[in-house]
Amino acid sequence: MKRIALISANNFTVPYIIFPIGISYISTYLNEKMPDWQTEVFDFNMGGYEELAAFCREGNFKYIGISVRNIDDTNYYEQISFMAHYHKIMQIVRENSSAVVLMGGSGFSIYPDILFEKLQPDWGIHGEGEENICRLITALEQNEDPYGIDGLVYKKPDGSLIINDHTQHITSLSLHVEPAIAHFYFEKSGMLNIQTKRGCPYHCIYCSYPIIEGHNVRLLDPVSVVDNIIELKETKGIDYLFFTDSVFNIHKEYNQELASRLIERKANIRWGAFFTPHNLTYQDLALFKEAGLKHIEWGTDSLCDSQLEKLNKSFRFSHIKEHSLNASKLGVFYAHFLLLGGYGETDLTLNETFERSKELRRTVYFPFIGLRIYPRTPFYDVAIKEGIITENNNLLQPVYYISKDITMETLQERAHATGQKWIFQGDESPELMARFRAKKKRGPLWEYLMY
Ligand code: B12
Ligand code: SF4
Repeated sequence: MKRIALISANNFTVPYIIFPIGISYISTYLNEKMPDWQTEVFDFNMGGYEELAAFCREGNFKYIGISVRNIDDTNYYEQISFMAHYHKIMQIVRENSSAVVLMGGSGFSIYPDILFEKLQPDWGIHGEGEENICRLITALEQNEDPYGIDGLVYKKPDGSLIINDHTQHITSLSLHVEPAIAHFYFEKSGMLNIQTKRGCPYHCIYCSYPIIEGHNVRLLDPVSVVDNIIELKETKGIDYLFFTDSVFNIHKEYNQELASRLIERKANIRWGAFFTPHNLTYQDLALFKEAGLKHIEWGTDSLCDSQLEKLNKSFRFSHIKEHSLNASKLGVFYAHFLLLGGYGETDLTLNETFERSKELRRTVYFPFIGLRIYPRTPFYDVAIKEGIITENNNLLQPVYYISKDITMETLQERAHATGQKWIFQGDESPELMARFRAKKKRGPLWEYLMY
């Protein structure tokens, strides 16, 4: 049988290890659509460089697909880059196999041109990969011209790099997870992930998510999503899920249908997701709660209206408060993810955020410091105009925009003085998390950190 390998290169463990869902969707799809090929997955959460070398040597693969998720830790305090790890993986793959190397993943999709140049795969695919990897392999096998394939990244014989747009998207997907893998991730991270939709319609100035997935919202068939959830529960005992949608509440009718189906089918699972404090009613939340919603990660950014406006957010503090209090009333746990010290921030706007943090009831604040500048975002143009970066900075090494009008030295102190629970990057305690996991605690765990 002809063989394809898929390598999940991610081995970062903060805030917890993540099940490589992108690779899983692709391998499920390949198994369904190309049954005469055998797909093997190598996961860096389960093996290191030596095992990878043996896997490549012994696998006799015709194609090896590498998934590049994180470029760096997006932590202003640490600034760890994973590029050296990806170079090492490429070197091992090339030295131990003559397979055609394909590359994709969310990190790759932010930097398709730069990563293609640096890591030199034979072909890349930015954005969603299931259908296009099948089309690419089929074209290469049949000696057909692959150059029109959606999302394809390749070099022309003259050395110029081409990045094709996406014109078509997938709407129905299954996800099959081997029982041992499901068990491994569920034990370690207390959740498994699944997707219900792709794309984000909003235009927050700094955000790379629409670059990766596009602005068009695509809904994955709710019947298959619920079938998958029930299969994960019944055959693998997975009863806590995280919906990895860029934003969960971007389609009212779809979410109502999904929730109603989970209730009707008595799925009896717990779940969490990223929510925007906008486009949500108390009735929606109550329905989600009935369908198992246990925790919300609000993409809040700031509690100060002028800051929200500068970041081009579609909500204001009054909405944040209203929806937080609704969630609180319903007994749904929530955390607020903030961006402090970025574009337009001053000590006054920061102090407003700190002061208002007292109004959102029992919650945890997870602040990110500064704005990580990503190519092809509206904020990139601002950063160029303000001379923060030059056009020849490829931004692979993270650059953070830190406002000159804030007193960084006292930022954490001022946050803690509010008496609220603030967890800055680096404050997470892996030991404490491991102890909770050993006690079979599921979910994101921060609910246990709330005072
Ligand atoms: C959900 C999410 C999280 C959740 C994960 C929860 C969970 N249980 O899964 C949480 C909040 C925990 C999280 C944490 C982090 N995250 Co995050 N996260 C995301 C998010 C929104 C979705 C990822 C996802 O699951 N997508 C769904 C799957 C199906 O899509 P996919 O993996 O992209 O795969 C598709 C394609 O990429 C492609 N593909 C994938 N692999 C391959 C391989 C080949 C060969 C091909 C052809 C195609 C291909 O096909 C797949 C199917 O269509 C992305 C942003 C985004 N919209 O992509 C950021 C993102 C991946 N995260 C990012 C980062 C940085 C982090 C953290 C380091 C942040 C931090 N400091 O805490 C941590 C690291 C966690 C870890 N241990 O790795 C960055 C990575 C870029 C960068 N700067 O490095 C992203 C891109 C966001 C951003 N800032 O732009 N994250
Ligand atoms: S910050 Fe959230 S809502 Fe805004 S564009 Fe990014 S994913 Fe969409």
